[in-house]
Amino acid sequence: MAAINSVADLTFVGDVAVLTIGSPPVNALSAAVRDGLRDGVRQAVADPAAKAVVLICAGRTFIAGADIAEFGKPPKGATLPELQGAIEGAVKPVIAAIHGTALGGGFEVALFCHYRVAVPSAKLGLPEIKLGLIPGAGGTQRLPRLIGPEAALEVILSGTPFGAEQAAAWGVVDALVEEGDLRNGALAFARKAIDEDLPLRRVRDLEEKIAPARGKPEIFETIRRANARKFRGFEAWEKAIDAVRDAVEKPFDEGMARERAAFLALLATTQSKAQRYVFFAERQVWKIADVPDDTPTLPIKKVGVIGAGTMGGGISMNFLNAGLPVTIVETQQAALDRGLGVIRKNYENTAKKGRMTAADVGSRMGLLSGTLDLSALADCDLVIEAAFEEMAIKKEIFARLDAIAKPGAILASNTSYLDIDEIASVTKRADHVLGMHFFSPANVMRLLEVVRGEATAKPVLATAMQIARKIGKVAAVVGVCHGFVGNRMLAQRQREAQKLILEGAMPWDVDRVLYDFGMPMGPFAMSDLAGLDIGWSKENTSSSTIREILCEQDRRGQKTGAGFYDYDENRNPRPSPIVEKIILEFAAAKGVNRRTISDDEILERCLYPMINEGAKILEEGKAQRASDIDIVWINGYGWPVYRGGPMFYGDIVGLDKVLAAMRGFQATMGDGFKPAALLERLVAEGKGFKDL
Ligand code: T1G
Repeated sequence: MAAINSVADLTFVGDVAVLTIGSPPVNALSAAVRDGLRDGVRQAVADPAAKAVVLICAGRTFIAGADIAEFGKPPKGATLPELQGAIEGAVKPVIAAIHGTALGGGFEVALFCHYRVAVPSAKLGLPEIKLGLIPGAGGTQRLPRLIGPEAALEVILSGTPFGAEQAAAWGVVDALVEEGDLRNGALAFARKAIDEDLPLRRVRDLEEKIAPARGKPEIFETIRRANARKFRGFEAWEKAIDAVRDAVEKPFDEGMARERAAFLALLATTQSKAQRYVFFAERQVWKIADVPDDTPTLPIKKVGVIGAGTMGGGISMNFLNAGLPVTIVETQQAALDRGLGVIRKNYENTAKKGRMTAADVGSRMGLLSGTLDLSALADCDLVIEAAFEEMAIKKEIFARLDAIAKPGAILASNTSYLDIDEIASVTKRADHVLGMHFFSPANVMRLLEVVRGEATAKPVLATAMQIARKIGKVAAVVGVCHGFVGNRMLAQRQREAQKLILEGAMPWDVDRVLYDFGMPMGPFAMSDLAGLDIGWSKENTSSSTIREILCEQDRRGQKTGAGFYDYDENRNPRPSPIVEKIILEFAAAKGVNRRTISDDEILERCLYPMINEGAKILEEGKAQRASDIDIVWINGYGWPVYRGGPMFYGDIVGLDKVLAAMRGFQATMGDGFKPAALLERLVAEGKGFKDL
């Protein structure tokens, strides 16, 4: 065995050279790995003893892409064109042996090779779009040559890996080898290549899959139109379409050069920096400073859910989807029947869309039971309370639950705002109590705020994080405070949005600014969707807010065809002259001199107080990291991933600018805008949240 460098070694099996890459955790294409590949292949090709070269990786996966941590740093080590030259230009067959995930630059390196073999469990793909990039090492030029431009764009625009079976069907992989026996399978293929003198098949030379699309720009226009809505606000996707069109229309090397230029241009964008930041933030969020990864967790085999309403039903579906039996408790039979019925309907609708089979519906519903008897939860390992958002009700439930639940059972509340420590105080197991705050629809939204109480034991917290991962959520640990992280910051934005429509803007102005910023919808359209009458009652109404007046006039949102907007028969919103009149009269009655408010002011007044509140949350220790706050907003509130989250955005805008604006607002509109001490400190030190 010859060590090429710290991450690559070359061995010989007869006349086959085996170049093994070993760079944990995912053999990312770092400078050392690139050097190892280039020098290893060159050495093997130059060695007369070698008739073929097998490229294989140690550990759990083939190369999982470029080393994202190297982006933005001064380039060093072998370049991708050098690698391409060494491998594709080799005069002996180079065979990639793939297991785990061959992604991004890793898949592109495999496409430099003349042949590829894989175990059936392997996954291949080009996820660069998720990093605000396009493939930058020939993926947009070589993949279309193997599978055609449409299928290639499907892979590139989705960023979703495809399986080895599909790869074999597409001819991307030349042979599937036995699971768990990759090395021997690859050696056997190399043997075949030598004995049958297989040609050096360079993907760059393939034509038959791209020729039919030549001179048909409509193919790409159709794909552009079909994806425009999904990629609203993103920059990379159109460059991906352009690059694949180049693969069809331009000579290979010209296509490569244009791909590279587009890749480097995207690499420098704030969008890609934001999405790369989110990549690491989504991995950091699981780490809890004082709870080591090896903290013991509790077995969760049976789950109880209290409340069969919208949240209780959605929460239950997460566990049923993960194959865990769920018992739902309700107080009224009608409510229970309704709740169970909604869950079945949801599954049946999914089956109708072909996304699950009737058997799946049956097996999930088979895991679900309903009862009016709380004691049926006595043998549950985890109970999640999703009852009415009122402290007295929650405390009454937890006191009874504490008496019923078995020792060691975890009791969680899905409260969106309330004090977990106060809820825990009515039990004798405060160390087994925490918050698990799901977001509606709970079976769809990825975010879970795991609310750590003062007494919550570390194994209980670790168990909640583990179960969150099992049900496919992104979980962020947050501290006990009103509204935790997400809703606490949202309250700042909602407050300002309400004030802005009093002072001079209209609901549709505020919504347009936030929609153009990249939010899925603005606060007023969101309120109309949720219903303006949440927490409103006819008996107690007093025309004290615009929202109350709208409810009094039966404008309760989309469900009544009118709210802050008027809605047509297809529920499309239109600015409402009636609402405009209500707002103008209300402002006049309040003696407000309305003024013209710029889009910039709307944006700053909606976002900066959120960022400021995020700083307070950090200084109070209610979130571990600024990036956790960003993960909360991206996965729970639709903050555009290409803007990295409110805290990342604050750093991009410049905290000095945020602070100056907050001070300005404080001077004219009062202490509601008082800057957080942390914000002032970071600005004074010339730092950002990223430096924390
Ligand atoms: N670069 C650097 N670090 C990486 C990495 C990468 N590409 N992939 C993973 N890690 C780290 C990760 O931060 C974590 O670190 C650890 O590895 C385990 O990851 C030229 C430009 C491979 C499916 O986008 O999708 O190639 O937190 O927790 O759940 O065209 O990681 O332990 O310190 O995610 O088993 C394209 C990214 C790059 C794939 C494994 N490639 N990675 O998932 O483990 S752009 C990607 C993944 C590119 C070229 C372009 C997943 C995984 P830590 P993990 P996992």
